[in-house]
Amino acid sequence: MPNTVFITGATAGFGAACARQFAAAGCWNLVLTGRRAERLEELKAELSPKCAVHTAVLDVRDRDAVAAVVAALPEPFSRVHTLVNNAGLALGLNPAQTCDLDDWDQMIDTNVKGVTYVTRALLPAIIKEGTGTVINLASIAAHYPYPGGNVYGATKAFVRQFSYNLRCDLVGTGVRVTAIEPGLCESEFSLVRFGGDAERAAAVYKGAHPLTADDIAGTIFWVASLPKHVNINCLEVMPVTQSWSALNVHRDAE
Ligand code: NDP
Ligand code: 8X3
Repeated sequence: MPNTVFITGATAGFGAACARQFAAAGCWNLVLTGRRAERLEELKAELSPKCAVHTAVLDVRDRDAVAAVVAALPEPFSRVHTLVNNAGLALGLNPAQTCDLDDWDQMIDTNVKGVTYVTRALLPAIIKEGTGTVINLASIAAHYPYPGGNVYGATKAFVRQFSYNLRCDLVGTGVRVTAIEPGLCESEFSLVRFGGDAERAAAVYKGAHPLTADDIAGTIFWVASLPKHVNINCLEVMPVTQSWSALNVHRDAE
């Protein structure tokens, strides 16, 4: 019998690529969630010939909606084996002293609280299945600070530490937990970060040979498909073109 994977933020980027990757394997049922209903329906129409697909419009910031979507999962989708906590976003790149507090709230509500709501709602089912994986999308921004990364990087550091702490609580249940930490990867991420400014978003990736959403989906699928005694705690992935830079030193003007 196929296992069920529950993916948040399946309407774009890594989430949609993940849905395609799991569907192509032919041995998974998909639960696809996100806020954009039309995109969910398009993906369902595309993937249904390959596997069973259940969609649910879901804003992960809405705690009651998360609980309701999970409670309403029909058989066999209610037997969630693997969770991909992918929904998330960065908003803006301003220094902290000029940031919009609404942007900070939205990042915290989505990247931090949303991940906790979905995880908590699904853990009983995942534990019941006994051999599944909780895969959380953190980021290299969880480790390496950069100007304007302020709250976004901090939310991803939360995701990494939450993943490690989950492992402690889940030991003995057979459930695995992995934090995936991608670097520069082309998706709708920068379009969202820059409020729909396509030119500014394209400049982030221009000439950089960034990772693709398929690269990350392949990594997620690999983690979910490992032998059941193997747990990848954390996996940091960058494009070859990306590396670290020297520490910044501010100097007085001459
Ligand atoms: P995209 O913007 O392409 O996709 C983000 C997805 O998250 C969309 O499907 C969006 O769907 C969903 N989403 C956003 N807010 C909510 C919400 N409140 N409720 C439910 N779904 C939501 O970005 P990526 O695919 O690149 O990013 C996926 C994850 O990977 C994010 O957590 C991001 O922080 C992380 N990441 C991305 C990197 C990159 O360089 N691209 C690098 C490192 C980590 P909808 O709008 O329909 O709700
Ligand atoms: C996304 C990667 O470096 O733009 O998490 O923050 S970065």
